[in-house]
Amino acid sequence: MQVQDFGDSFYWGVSSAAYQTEGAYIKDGKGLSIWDKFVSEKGKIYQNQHANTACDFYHRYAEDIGILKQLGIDNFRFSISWPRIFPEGSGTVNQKGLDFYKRVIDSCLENDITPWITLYHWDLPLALSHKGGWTNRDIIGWFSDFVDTCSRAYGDQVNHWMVLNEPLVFTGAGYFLGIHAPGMQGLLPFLSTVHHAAMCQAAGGRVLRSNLPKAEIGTTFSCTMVEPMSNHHKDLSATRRVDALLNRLFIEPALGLGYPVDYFHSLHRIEKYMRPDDEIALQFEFDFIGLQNYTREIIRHSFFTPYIHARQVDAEKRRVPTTLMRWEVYPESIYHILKLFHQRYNLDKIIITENGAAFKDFWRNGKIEDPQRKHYLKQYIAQCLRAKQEGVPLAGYFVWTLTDNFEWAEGYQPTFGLVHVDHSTQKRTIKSSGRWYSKFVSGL
Ligand code: IFM
Repeated sequence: MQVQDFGDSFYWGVSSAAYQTEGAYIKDGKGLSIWDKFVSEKGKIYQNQHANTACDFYHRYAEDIGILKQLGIDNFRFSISWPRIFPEGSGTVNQKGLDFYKRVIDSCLENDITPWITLYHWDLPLALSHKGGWTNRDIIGWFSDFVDTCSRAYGDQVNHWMVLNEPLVFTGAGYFLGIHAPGMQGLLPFLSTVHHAAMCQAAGGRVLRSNLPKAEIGTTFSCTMVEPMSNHHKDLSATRRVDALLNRLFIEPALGLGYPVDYFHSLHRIEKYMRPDDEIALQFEFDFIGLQNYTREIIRHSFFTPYIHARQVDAEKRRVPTTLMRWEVYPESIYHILKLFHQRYNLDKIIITENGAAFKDFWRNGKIEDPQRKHYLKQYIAQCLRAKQEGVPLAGYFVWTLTDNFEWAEGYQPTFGLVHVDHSTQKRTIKSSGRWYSKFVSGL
C-alpha cells in the first residue's frame, strides 16, 4: 500500500479536541465547562486526574503545529472550546478566546496546514448546564449563536467545518450512563439531549451554510461494526437495536429518515420532545460525513439490560487482541463501516475523521517505539483503501491523535498520540508511529 493509491486530493491529517489538549482552563477570561466541573468531583476520573493543564496546547500550539509541519501532515482537525468564546455560554463574547483560535489558524496557514474546525467536542459551558444544558431546547438558539460567532470570526480562513463530534457519545455517556460530564443518568434526559443535539446538528449546518456558502460542511459520528454472537433470533434482534443506537441514531434524522424507532422501539419516547416541524428542521445536507471507527462489538441478547435488552461480549472474554481501552483490534471493522454507510445511505463524501489506538509505548535509546500503534494504523488504513477501491467515496483519513492527551474518564493512562507528551515537563517526543505516518503520507 502506498499513499499514491488514495489519489492526489485525499486529505491526510490528525484530529484533536480542545478540552483534551488545551489546558488554560481559566485563562484569559475562559468560562468553566461541564468537564472542568466533572473532573473536580472525586471518583469520576481515573486517579482523579483532570485537564486543567492537559498538553498546554493553549501556550504550545505553535510547537505542536511545528511538529505537524515537520511530519508533513497537511490537515489539522481541532475543536473550539465554547466557554472560551462565550464564558457564560451566550451573550458576551470573550475576545481573548476568539484571538486564541485566530492565532492557531494563522499558525496552521503559515505552515501550509489546512485547519479543520469541530464546533462542539463535548465541553459545554457550565453556565448553560445550570440551565439544563442539552436537555433544554433553548440550546438550539445558544448553539446557533456560537456557530454564528465562530463562522464569522474564522470563515475567511477556514473552509472545513464539522458541527458536532460523536453526538451519541456525549449524549449516551453524559446523560444516560453518567460516566461523562455532566454525569446525568436516565432514558428521559438521554432522549431529550439526543433530540436537541440532532436539532443543533442541522441548525449549526444551516448557520454555517448561510454565513459561508463556499465552505465544506460536515459532522462526525462514532460508529462501530456490530455482529451478533449467534444466529439465534434474539441475538439478531439485539444486534439490530444496538446498530440503531450506535450507527443510525444521528445520521438518519439529518438525511430525512427520522429516528430509527422501527429498529429500537424504546426510542419512540423521543417523540415527547418533538414539535410539529421538527422532522424538517432535523434535516441538513452535509457536504461530507465524518466517520470515526475504532473497533467492532459482538452483541448478545440480555434480558436484564434495560430498554435495549442487549449487551456486548467483552473482547477480553473473546480472547482477541485489544488496545488499552479494552477495544478489540479488528481492522476489517473500518472497511465494514465504510461499506455499510455507503450502501445504506449512498453518501457523496465520507471522511474518516478519527481512527487510532491506545497502546503502551516503550523507550529505547532515547526514542519511543510503539510498534503496535504503527501496525494498527497500517492495517486500518489498508482496509480504508480496500473500501475506497470498491467504490466508497472516501476522501480523507485523520489519525486520533497528535499528542498523548486527556482521555476523558480514563485520564492520561490510555495514550493515543503519534507524539508522546511528558505531562510533568510538557516535552514532546515523536513516536515511531509518528515517524511512520509521516513517511507514509509523504510518499516515502
Ligand atoms: O479521545 C476520544 C475523542 O475525544 C472522541 N473519539 C474517540 C477518542 C478515543 O476514545
